[in-house]
Formats: sequence, structure tokens, C-alpha cells
Amino acid sequence: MEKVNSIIDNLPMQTYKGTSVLDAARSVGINIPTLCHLADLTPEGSCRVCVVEVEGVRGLVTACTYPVSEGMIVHTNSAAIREARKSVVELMLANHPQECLSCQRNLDCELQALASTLGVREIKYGGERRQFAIDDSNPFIIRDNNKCILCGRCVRVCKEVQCCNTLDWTERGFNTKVTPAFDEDMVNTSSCVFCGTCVSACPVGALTEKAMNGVGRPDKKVKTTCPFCGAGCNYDLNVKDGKLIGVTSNLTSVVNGRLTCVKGRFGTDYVHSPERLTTPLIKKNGEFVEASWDEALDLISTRFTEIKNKYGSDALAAVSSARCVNEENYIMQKFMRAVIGTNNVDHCARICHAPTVAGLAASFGSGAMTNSINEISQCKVIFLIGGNPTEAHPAIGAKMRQALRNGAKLIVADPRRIELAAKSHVWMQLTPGTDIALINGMMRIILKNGWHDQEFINQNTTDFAKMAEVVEKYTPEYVEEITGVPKHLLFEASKMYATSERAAIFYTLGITEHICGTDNVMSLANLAMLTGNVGKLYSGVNPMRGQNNVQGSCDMGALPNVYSGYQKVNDPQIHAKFEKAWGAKLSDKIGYMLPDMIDASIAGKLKAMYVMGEDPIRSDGDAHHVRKGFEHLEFLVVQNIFMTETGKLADVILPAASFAEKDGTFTNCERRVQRVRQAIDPIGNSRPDWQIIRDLSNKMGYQMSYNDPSEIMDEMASLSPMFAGLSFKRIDKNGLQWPVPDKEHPGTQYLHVDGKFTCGLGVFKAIEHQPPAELPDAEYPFLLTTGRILYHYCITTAGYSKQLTDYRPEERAMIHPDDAKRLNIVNQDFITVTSRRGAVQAKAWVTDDVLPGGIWMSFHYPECPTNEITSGCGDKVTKTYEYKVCAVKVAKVTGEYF
Ligand SMILES: Nc1nc2c(c(=O)[nH]1)N[C@H]1C(S)=C(S)[C@@H](COP(=O)(O)OP(=O)(O)OC[C@H]3O[C@@H](n4cnc5c(=O)[nH]c(N)nc54)[C@H](O)[C@@H]3O)O[C@H]1N2
Ligand SMILES: Nc1nc2c(c(=O)[nH]1)N[C@H]1C(S)=C(S)[C@@H](COP(=O)(O)OP(=O)(O)OC[C@H]3O[C@@H](n4cnc5c(=O)[nH]c(N)nc54)[C@H](O)[C@@H]3O)O[C@H]1N2
Ligand SMILES: [Mo]
Repeated sequence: MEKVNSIIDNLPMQTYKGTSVLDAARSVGINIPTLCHLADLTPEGSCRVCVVEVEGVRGLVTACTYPVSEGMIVHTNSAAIREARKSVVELMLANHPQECLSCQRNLDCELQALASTLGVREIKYGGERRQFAIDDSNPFIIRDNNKCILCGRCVRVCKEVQCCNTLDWTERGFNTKVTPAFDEDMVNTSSCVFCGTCVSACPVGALTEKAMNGVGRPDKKVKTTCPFCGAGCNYDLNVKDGKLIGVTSNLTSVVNGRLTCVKGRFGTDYVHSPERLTTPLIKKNGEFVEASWDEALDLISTRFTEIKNKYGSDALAAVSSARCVNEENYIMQKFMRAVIGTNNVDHCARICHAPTVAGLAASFGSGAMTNSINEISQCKVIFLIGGNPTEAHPAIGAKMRQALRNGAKLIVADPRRIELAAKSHVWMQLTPGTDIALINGMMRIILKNGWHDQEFINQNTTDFAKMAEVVEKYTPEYVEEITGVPKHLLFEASKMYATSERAAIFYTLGITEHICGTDNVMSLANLAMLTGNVGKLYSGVNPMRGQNNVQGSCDMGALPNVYSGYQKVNDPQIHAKFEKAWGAKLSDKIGYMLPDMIDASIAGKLKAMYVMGEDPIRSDGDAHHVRKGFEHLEFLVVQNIFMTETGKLADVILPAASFAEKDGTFTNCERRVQRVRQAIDPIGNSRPDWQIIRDLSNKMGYQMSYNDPSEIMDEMASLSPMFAGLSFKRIDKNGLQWPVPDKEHPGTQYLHVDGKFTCGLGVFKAIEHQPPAELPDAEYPFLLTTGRILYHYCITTAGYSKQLTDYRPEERAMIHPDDAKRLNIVNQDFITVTSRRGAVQAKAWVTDDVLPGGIWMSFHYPECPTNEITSGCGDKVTKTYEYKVCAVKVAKVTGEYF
């Protein structure tokens, strides 16, 4: 890029051509004030506060929009400039309410600060006050247009960052204002997702967080990693008097910048829910009674030891937690392995992305997202299959919309018209459970048209011929018959994906939660290898991992077959290494997977369980069966921040501290290990999970002496080659993306560089279509699919966020208008959805976003325990439940709602 020389306030400088005067000045520490400009938005020059003088140019120019050029001489602080800025601010203040003291932004207002810097003391102009109605129609944001200075930052944030286009200008002249379409309340506009990013951009008190109004300024802000999804956004927890009062953007966040979603910004109020567990509980005569930590841990230590001595180590099992920090997962698996002596440890990856771990490991040698979140907005072609990031990974969804703004092409394969399907170039509305046929069909078209990358295939892969042979029978006609996707759409999608120089695949549970989940994942790996779309920027196979730390729980070895860093428990050398390091006798027998634990308990082989941060009775498929498994146990310990359905069956409840109350790290879906920082003291008598496990271990006679989670990470890094370079110090600022093999390694933005796969050659798999375990029939004619909505999160936590629950209080089951009509169901009617395993009731949401014959429900609401009807069948390889398909019947509730 060409460089130019200029002089700003007598300072000679060299900058890139095209740099604005504002940026050039800032780069050498000259601060030009502005109210409408933000570094991450397109400059607009609307507030005119940043005016400067350019020699040879008449009048003043706005520094944020004026580019530097060769030989330019700029003055930024002359008397004339100061006077001009003062007038601008005086005019703004003239029709701005004079209630600074009662304004939420008092002392944090850019207009107030600027007025003070410019020495504006009195308001010269007798301006008219505007009389707009205040919009507080929603639980999250208050919009007060009277305070708006029309800088347009919120409009641009909404357009350019969240890409929702909710806010825009309406009216003209004095009445100009920023509103949602048709000047509606925010709650009545369908496009607002309450991400609150506009609030982060507002320089004054026109947009504020409802919950933070009247609370006063925070005592401190603590940067941390969000506890909801696996995108790994960072932000500041605002703390006052030892309590969280809200969340604000932290612009140094690598993944998300100022962007947040509604849960991150407004949902962490669960931390202070009155329902939090605050003291250990021991069940006596069927009732929980409060106990001291010593009593509770002594009892667990005694019972675990008895059961181990009586039935053997494998009669005990633990469920670790993808909501807990890495360090807690590491010591949980160490506890089970070194203290109890079993590999029976697993966690919710089993019922989520286990097929990703297994499938990508088999195809590429490494079971994680190949590329990075910040590449997304620059992608040329995105193929989104079986994932709904708008609601499940909102920061990623926003980056996909940014890509669309930048001209990217988007292909979506989803049975529902999700938000991104509506915005896509090709939407393949396939029948659930038919992805292999779809991908095989795409590969056949690509091969027939010669769009594959033969060189990449020859150099970097093996078993191509076997795959190509199987694919041959997946003609467009055959694929249309299986998937319902018209031939021309399959062709368009194949062409778009394969003929672009680079294309990236993103997927989630629509791929993994099937009896053929691992095969589905390997099919996507086939497609990427066939077209050479892996091992370079803006490409790859990218599973969006679900829970905040599900990547980390897997990495830390909370799995029955591997230690931290995916080191196999049955590899003699690894086994010997860990026995030596931990000074314990370890088992080399692969442990139970989560669904096996349930079956083993029913079969009388498993006698005790320790469940940390998971609620299997609500979250696992076929809940009745799961409950039976827990009922059969002799002893159950549940460690959680709330009482859960599984907790109700426990013998001992241990109250844990939430993410806001402890230090540690979470690993997001792009393999980035980031800090979680303690902002407040543990609530009540609760304790961080790592301390609880450490203390229990010490009671059981195995010494653990960690004083800080960083010591746990150091031990983990010393034993796990792929994480050897990690330490709290190194990840402090931006985190690090693994592999990080040594202390100097900068981390890895994308995997398998230049087609050099972790496993050597990438492996093509020959995969045939496999129908789901349970398909609709005459008795159960509907196909039920389950998943997520934006405003709720899995089962427990978001339910304790008052703000989120107020907004979306109940389950709504999607049903197609044709079916609804036939069954005499109208929107908001109560319906019963019944499967072979049970029945639940919910309100109907009549919409053609679902296919005829399809029902779509979430599993978020305790009043509607969806998993009482889902199937208990699972993926052949990893046992991940087939949550995405089962057969149900539907009826309008005519009698009592149960
Ligand atoms: N708001 C919110 N966000 C969350 C969570 C939450 O509970 N709430 N949970 C987190 C967790 S744990 C996870 S794992 C992720 C999950 O994130 P996602 O997997 O994106 O979420 P889902 O809604 O379960 O399913 C995604 C999509 O798969 C589609 N689908 C269903 N069956 C099929 C199929 O057979 N083929 C194809 N191609 N598509 C299909 C559904 O229509 C749905 O739109 O979200 C994380 N983020
Ligand atoms: N029908 C249907 N069912 C599904 C799915 C689906 O798509 N459809 N998806 C599945 C998927 S992908 C997943 S990941 C699972 C999720 O299933 P779960 O993991 O059971 O879901 P969560 O509600 O996130 O449970 C986490 C628990 O951790 C607790 N918790 C939060 N923070 C902490 C902490 O710091 N310490 C401790 N000790 N506890 C904490 C919460 O209170 C909560 O009870 O659900 C699965 N179930
Ligand atoms: Mo998940």
C-alpha cells in the first residue's frame, strides 16, 4: 500500500494513503474529539465535532472522513476550531434535556465530558425540547429519543456489526429520530434481537440497559469470558457493592469486539438468582437438610471409599461439566482416574459434538474447528448445514451476516427456514436425517463436472476411490427422493461451493445428533477434501461447539478414553507417563460413555455417580430411562449452582460457585483458551468446583495442593504436548488457540496448513445414507426435531435469568399451517405432543418455517420436559442421542392443561 507524508500540528508523519486525518492524528497521540465516530464503524462525519483545518482548503473539514494526502498540513486545535466545536456542542445541548444528575449515563456521557473539555458552561441557544415517548417496552433496553444527539452510531452498529438493520432514521428536521421500522417499540419489531450492541455505541443516555438504570456507577469492571455458548465472547462484568449489576462491551475482546448477544449482555443476572444453592445439603429420610462442608465431604469420602472397596473402582462414575472451567475439568478427570481408579468420566460433549471429535479425528486427525471465527466475515462462500448460529452462536451469526454484507455467497441446508436460510443464496430444505445423501449428491455433481481438486486429493488424501464409488449411485433424482431437495438447488449449491476459490463449511447439531452423526461429520470432511477446501484461510470444516467450555472439557480429558490433550488411556506409554506424574495406579480400561452409565446403573454394575454441572435427567434423550438409571444408584452426588431434576435424586448436594465467582479458563469453539476472571465472592457458602474436588481428594487420602487454578493449568500443560505452551500469563490478553506446543509458540489460527493433516494423509470415507432410528408412521405421523431458541439456554441457567424469562416465558412448538388447519389448531393453542415414550404440552406456534409433517420444539423449559418424548437411540460410534428425529403425534388440548 502506498504511503504518504503529511504534517499534523507540526508533527511530520507517514501513513498509508487513504487513512483519515482522525486516525493519522490518533496514531501519534493527538486526540481529536468526536461524537459520531467509532473505530469499528464506517466514518460518517455527521456530528462535526472533529472538524480540523487543512491548509489550502476553505472552511473546516471533518477529520473522520477526510483522508490524508501527500504534503498535507493539518491543524487540529486552533482557536477557530475550538470555537466551531464549541458551537456544535452548544447546539446539541440546546435541545438536550438538562437532567444530567438523574441520567443513567451521568459521569459516563461523552457529550457531558466534551462540553466540560470545551469549557461550555451555559447554553446560549434557547432550544426547543423534544417530547418523544420513552420506549421501555422490553426487559432489556430503554430508548429515550429525547436524549439522542443523532450521531447515528447505533444505526451503524445495527447495520454493520449485528447486521440486523433494526434501527434507522425516521422523520425529518427537528423531529428526526432513530427508531425501529414504522416507529414501533423495540419489542414489536421482529428484527431486534436485543443484543444491546447499540447501547454500547450510544455516547449519551439515549440507549441504556434497563437493569442498570438507577443503580449508579460500577465500582469495577472485570473482563471475562461469557458462560453461555462456545463462541467465547469476552466482555466486562460490572460490579457494585460486591454484586454484578450488568455487562458492558470490552473493545479489546478478540472474538467479538463490542458485539454481544442478548444472553451475554442481559442474561448473567442468573448469578444472583435467589434460587442459587448456597450451602451443602445431605438427604436424610428423603429430605434435604443443610450441612457443613466437612460433613458433606466426609460423607462422600466414606461412601465413595466403601463403594469402591465393595464393588471395585468401575462401580463409580462422574459427569464433568462443559459449563465449568478447564482447570475444574482437568481435576475432575484426575480425581476419577487417580483417586477412584476408573476411566468412567464423561460430559455433555457425548450428547452434543462427540461425533465431531470422533469424525474429524478419523478424517483429519484432529477433532476441532479447523479455522477461526474472525475469518468468517471475509469468507467468500459459506456452507451452513445443520446449525442455527443466529440463535445458538449469535456472534458467529452476526459475522456471517457481515460476510453477506461483504458480498459472500451463503448456502444453507436446514429443514427450517432459519434466519440465515431466509437470507441465503441457496437454501436446501432437506428432510431431517438425510444429510449423507445430500452431501454424497453434491460430491457426485462436483465429480461429474470436474470441479474437484485432483491435485489436493493426490497429494494429501487417501481412499478417494472408495468414496467416489459409493457416491456414484447418489444421482440428483435419487437424492431428491431421499432428501426432498429439488435437483436444481442441489446443483446450484454444489457449483457455488466447489467453484469458488475458497469455501468454508459450518455445522452444528443438525449434523451430529443423529444415529449416523459421526458418518455425517466424515461426509462433510469428504466434501472439503474433495474440493481442497481445508488447510487454508477462509475455508475448512467448522463445528460450532455448543457449551462455553465443551471444547475445553474434551481437551482436558473429561472423556472415558483419553487424558488431557487426547492422550489415549490404553496407550502403554501414556499410561505409564500419567501413573508416574500422578503417583497413582491408573486403569487402562476405557470407561463408560454417559448413556452407558445409565444402562450400567440399571444393570446393577454402576453404584455411585458424581455429577458436576449437568442435568442429565432433563438433557439426555428418553428422560424416563435416564431417571430410572439415576434411581438405581446407591449413592449420588450432585454439584451445581442450582437445584436440578437430577439433583433432586441426590444423596448429597454440593453448592458450586458460578463463572463470575472464580478464576480459570474456557476454550471456545475456535480452540482459543481464554481467561475467566473472578468478579465477585462466591455466593453464600458456595465454593469453586476445583476447590471442592481438591478438598474431597485430600479427604480421600490423595494429596492435591493447588492454591490457584493457574497451578492446575501448569500441571496440565506439562503433561499434554499440544497444550505445552499454555499458561495464565501467556493467555492473559488475547488467549491462545491450540495447538500451542511450546512456550514461544504463537498459537494456531487454522489447522492442517497446506493440506498437511494432523494424521498425515486425510482419509476419505465411503458412507451410505442411513435412515433415522424412528420415522413417522400411521400412529405417530409427525417428525419431531428439537433445538434452541435465542433467549434461552439449555435447561437450567437461563431459566434463572429474570430478564430472559420475562421475555420468552414458555415453550412454543412450531407446526406447519397445513397440519394445524387439519388438526383444528390455531396459533397459541395448547397442544399435546406424544411419542412412544411420553407426552408433553406446549403452546402451538403455527408457521411455515417448518416443513409440513414436521414439529420443532426446544428443550429449554422445565414445564415442558421435551426429553420425555425424544428417542434414546444414539450414534453408532459415540452414542450421541438422535435428538433431531423421532416420531410423534399431535393433538389440540381440549381438557385440562397438565
Ligand atoms: N440460545 C442458545 N444458544 C445455545 C444453546 C442454547 O441452549 N441456547 N446451547 C448451546 C449448545 S450446548 C449447542 S450444542 C449449540 C447448538 O447449536 P445448533 O446446533 O446450531 O442449535 P440447534 O437448534 O440444536 O440445531 C441447529 C439446526 O439444526 C437443524 N436440523 C435439525 N435436524 C437437521 C438435520 O437432520 N439436518 C440438518 N442439516 N439440519 C437439521 C435445526 O432445524 C436447527 O435449525 O448451541 C449452543 N448455543
Ligand atoms: N431434546 C434435546 N435435548 C438436548 C439437546 C437437543 O438439541 N435437543 N442438546 C443436547 C446438548 S447439545 C447439550 S450440550 C446438553 C446440555 O445439557 P446440560 O449440560 O445438562 O445443560 P445445562 O442446562 O447447560 O446444564 C449445565 C448445568 O451446569 C450448571 N452450572 C452452570 N455453571 C456451573 C458452574 O460453574 N459449576 C457447576 N458445578 N455447575 C454449573 C447449571 O446450573 C446446569 O444445571 O443437552 C442436550 N439435550
Ligand atoms: Mo451442546
